[in-house]
Amino acid sequence: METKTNIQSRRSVLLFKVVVVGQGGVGKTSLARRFCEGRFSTSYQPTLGLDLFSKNLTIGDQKIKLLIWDTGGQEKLGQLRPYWYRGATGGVIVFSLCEKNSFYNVEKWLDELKIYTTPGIPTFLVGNKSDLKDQIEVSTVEAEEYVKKRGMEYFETSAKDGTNVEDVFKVLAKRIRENAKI
Ligand code: G3D
Ligand code: MG
Repeated sequence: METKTNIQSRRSVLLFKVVVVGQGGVGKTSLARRFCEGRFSTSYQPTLGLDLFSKNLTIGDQKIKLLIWDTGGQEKLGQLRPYWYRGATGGVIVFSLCEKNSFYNVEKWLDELKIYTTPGIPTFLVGNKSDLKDQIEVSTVEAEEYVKKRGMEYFETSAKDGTNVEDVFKVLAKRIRENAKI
C-alpha cells in the first residue's frame, strides 16, 4: 500500500524581496550586513552598484529566504529603476537619527516606493545610529508622528551595537507574509 506523505511538512521556501532605500551614509549597508552577517565594520566603501544580502528565517513552520536589495546609487539607476524595484514584497526607508536632513528626505523615498512597487506592500521607517546618543537630531516623537499619518511602522536601530536590527527584518518578514496571506 502507498504511504501517505505529509505535504504540509514539506512546504517550500518563500522568497521575499526587500528593498532598502534612503539617503547615502545613513547606514543601509551596515544594517543589511549586521542582520545577514552579524557584523559591523567602520571601513565600508559607499555602495557603488548593488549589494545583495540574504538570510534564511523561519516564521512558525514556514521557511523564508529574505533577499535584501541595497544600493547606494538609486539616484543613478535611470531606466533601470522599474527593474530594480520590480517584485519587491517589502520596503525599508532608512534615515539617520543624527542627520535631520535624511529624515526630511524620507518623503521622497516613500514617493519613489509608491511609484515603483506594488501598492500596499509593508514599508517600515528606520531611524538608525541610535548609539550616537549625544548627536541625536530627530526625536522619537517626531518620527512616530510621521509614521502615524502614513500607516507605517517605525524602529530605531543601531547597526553598530545591533539594537533592534533583527526586529526590523523579522517583523517585516512577518508583515509580508500576512500581506500575502500565505
Ligand atoms: P549607506 O549604505 O546608507 O550609505 P553605510 O551607509 O552603511 O555605508 O554607513 C555610513 C557610515 O555610517 C559608515 O561610517 C558606517 O560605519 C556608519 N554607521 C552605519 N550605521 C551606524 C550605526 O548604527 N551607528 C554608528 N555610530 N555608525 C553607523 P564611515 O565612517 O565608514 O563613513
Ligand atoms: Mg551603502
